[in-house]
Amino acid sequence: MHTVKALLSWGLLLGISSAACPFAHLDTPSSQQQHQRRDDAQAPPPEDFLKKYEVEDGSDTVLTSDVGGPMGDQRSLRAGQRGPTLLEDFIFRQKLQHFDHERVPERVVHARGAGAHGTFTSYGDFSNLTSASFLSAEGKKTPVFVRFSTVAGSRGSADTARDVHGFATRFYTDEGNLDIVGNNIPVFFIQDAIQFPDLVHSVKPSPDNEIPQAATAHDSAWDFFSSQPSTMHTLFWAMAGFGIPRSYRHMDGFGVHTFRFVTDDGSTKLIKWHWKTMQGKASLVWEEAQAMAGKNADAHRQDLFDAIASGNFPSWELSVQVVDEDRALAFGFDLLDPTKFIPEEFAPLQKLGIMTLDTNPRNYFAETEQVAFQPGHIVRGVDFTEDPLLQGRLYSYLDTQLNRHGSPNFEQLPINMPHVAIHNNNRDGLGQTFIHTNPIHYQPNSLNNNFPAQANQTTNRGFFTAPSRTASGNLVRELSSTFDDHWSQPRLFFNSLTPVEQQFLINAIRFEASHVKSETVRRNVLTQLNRVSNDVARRVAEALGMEAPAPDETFYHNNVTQGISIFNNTLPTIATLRVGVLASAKTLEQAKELKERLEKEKLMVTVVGEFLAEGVDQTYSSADATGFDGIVVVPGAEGLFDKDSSSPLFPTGRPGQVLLDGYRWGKPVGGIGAAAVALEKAGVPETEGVFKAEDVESFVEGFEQGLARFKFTDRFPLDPDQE
Ligand code: HDE
Repeated sequence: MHTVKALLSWGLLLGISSAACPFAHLDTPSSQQQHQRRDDAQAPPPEDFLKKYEVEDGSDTVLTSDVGGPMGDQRSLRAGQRGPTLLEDFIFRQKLQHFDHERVPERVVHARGAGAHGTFTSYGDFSNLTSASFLSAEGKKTPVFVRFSTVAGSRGSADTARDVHGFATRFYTDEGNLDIVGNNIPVFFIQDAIQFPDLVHSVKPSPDNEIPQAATAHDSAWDFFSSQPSTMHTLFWAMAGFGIPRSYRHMDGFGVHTFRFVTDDGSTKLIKWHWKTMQGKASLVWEEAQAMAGKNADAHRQDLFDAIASGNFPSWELSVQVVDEDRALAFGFDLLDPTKFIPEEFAPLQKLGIMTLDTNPRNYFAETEQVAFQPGHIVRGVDFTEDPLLQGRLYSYLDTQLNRHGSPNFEQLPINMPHVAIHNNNRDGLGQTFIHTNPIHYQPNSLNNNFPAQANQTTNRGFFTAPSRTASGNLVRELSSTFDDHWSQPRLFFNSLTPVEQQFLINAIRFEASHVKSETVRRNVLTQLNRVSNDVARRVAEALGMEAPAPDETFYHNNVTQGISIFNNTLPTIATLRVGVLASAKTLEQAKELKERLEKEKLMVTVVGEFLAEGVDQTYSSADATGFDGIVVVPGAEGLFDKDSSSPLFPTGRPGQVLLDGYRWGKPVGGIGAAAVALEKAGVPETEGVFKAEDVESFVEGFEQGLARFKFTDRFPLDPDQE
């Protein structure tokens, strides 16, 4: 909280008036203010809220110490030019000390992430479902901050590691903050929060050598997965395309647990939160994701940042599945069990509104690193359920924030501050930034007429726990038998994938399980897979050189559900997809023409050339197919694709390799006019998704459709008995 002092002193030093002082907004309740009703509190317009915290070191500023004195800090104070540094050098001490304390502990999970600001707009008045004020009127706008993440890797790990992805949203509503701290997969590995440390220990790098980073392809992870079969369902999603999304913008989000909606009169419904990406779901293929991790570890972070910076704002539609309270067990599983999702056939999605992310953080640490989400941040109209995983999370996130930020005053950090006034009797503590002026900091009181006033269901629109909730029972350390089936839903998921997606999933398990050294663990893996599907177990066993177990049919069924497939869809928009235009030094005019044409479709175009020059964005020595969703060769550049063509400027055969890798990873590729021959030279066969045309206009027509198809999955071989 040194910053606070520093900012205050900066304001004074620079003669900033109290109105413009960064902390002039701070609510320092006088007893008069304390009387203010919550209803009167006005949320400042979203775009202004963080502005007052910004510190710009403009051209008319002078370097100061943390306590405001002008100074210079490039030389330490020494006894003689060649003598020792003096302890009295407060300038040196302060600078080094601040530097030494720059880090807070990274998140124990979800350490790697990227965030953005935006706005949620309600589609209507949903007071029949919930009294949440942000859903009370059509067009009502609420500022949001979203942080996407991977789970297992450290803060510096690669974005395209195969993993579950976090999708955490903070709504700064006019009745306080609501967080939906969700994932891009609708189910979770375990059913009881007390097992979370075990799950995470097994997945994280080994404690002796801290290997491997951001990966589950190792013994301890699969030992846990195969010993704890509740993990099977989430594992199946993570091993399919959901583990390696094209970008954060191309994935859906889910609240996972069942929550409750509560109306003003106290009646409740069970709900599941869903975010549907308006960019369309899209995923990478595994080999591409691995190459991407080396070529650009920041791929997802950069994609989000670039899209927003270029004005192509991503958006997601918020929906809920709504279920009557008495139907919690009606679908053959328990709605309190977070390893189950509700197939959309049982409960359709009801659309509530749309969120658009339009502003990048100004400072990664202050915003993305310090944002402290909690599933326990809920508002009037939303309530918890007895899901034992959710119940445990309600403790863990608060505890985590205390560890990361050192004090319960973390809610006063700008990114965590609600956009409404705060009035309560919580006081003091490390880093307190409010100057509370009301000495009557307790209740009940008569000295301040019992203010701040209490709020509840009927008075002052207070938060209230759903009145119908009851709890009683013997004290037990066990889960309900309605949580016992771990295999039917992973099978439903597997049945609902296309054959090539099933193949990807099997290839992923083959990759991971063949890293497992223990034969016992590999056998346990086959046993669990076999309870889901003998087909899966047999095909994985083949790659492990092990005998497949005989079918274990207890949980086998042929049901399918909708909306699971990723690769069987056409993207609703190709805006912001990346196209590589492969050119040579002599064809930059053609490249420019094509780039301009593609940019009309809001595509992000990179011209690749032999060396940097006007009109060249990247060279063949740095370019790679991972950087593009589709690749085109311009006429005249075909000479670069001869097998024996070499250049001191890039590795031999690199242009052809870029084209061929693009093809191998399922991307649309093509050549215009004479450049069609480049495809042949690179070894790209004539097949669907390989585009050739005489002129730019007719090329673009077909190529655009190819981009919307995104991946041409028939290029990936199926196991022989699956064809
Ligand atoms: Fe988390 N989780 N989690 N988790 N989680 C954290 O909180 C935890 C779970 C999720 O971008 C931590 O602030 C427990 C499910 C996201 O800042 C920690 C359990 C889901 C994020 C924590 C779970 C999530 C976290 C680490 C089992 C999807 C990143 C840092 C009971 C519904 C939020 C932090 C961000 C982060 C605990 C399970 C999503 C340690 C104990 C299920 C998106 O508190």
